[in-house]
Amino acid sequence: MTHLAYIGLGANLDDRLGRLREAIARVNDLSGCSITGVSSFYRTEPVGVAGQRWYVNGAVRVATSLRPRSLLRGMLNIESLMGRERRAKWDPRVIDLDLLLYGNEIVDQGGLTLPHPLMHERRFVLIPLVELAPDLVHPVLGKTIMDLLNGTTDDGQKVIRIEEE
Ligand code: PH2
Ligand code: MG
Ligand code: MG
Repeated sequence: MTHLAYIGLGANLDDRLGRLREAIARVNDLSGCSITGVSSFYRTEPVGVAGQRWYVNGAVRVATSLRPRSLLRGMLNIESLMGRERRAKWDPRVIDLDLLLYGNEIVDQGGLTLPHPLMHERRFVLIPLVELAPDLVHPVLGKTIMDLLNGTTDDGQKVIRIEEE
């Protein structure tokens, strides 16, 4: 069975755009996974942490035969292969891969929460995601991604699209 999952990507150390591109290639190389959509990339104001460098964020859609936990394991493995060191929560990072949605599944167990518990309030997640799935309905909140985005303000959450040549 193939499922559609959405992954949010972020980086605020090093060559941020290069790291996002590398991570996307690595997700596509996971067995049983193929990337079927890639958003634009955005420079984003750090949310929830003061004094950090701005992030680059984006999102991808993945068609996958992996169950959510196996997909998550693959994502965490990519983070560590790419040199992610976990010290404190919300430290600056070379790459962060967050499983946002996996079909309509609702999970809250053993380190996995689906949908991602903060996605609906984060413009750095919703703005890339709305490019891929504006009409997708959040399985807990019952609102589309577009509705969720329209419920946020850019106060402290500036998001600027990166123009690529
Ligand atoms: N990730 C966080 C905390 N704050 N802010 C932005 N702009 N982008 C992120 O990816 C981000 C953040 C924790 O994962
Ligand atoms: Mg994150
Ligand atoms: Mg994370």
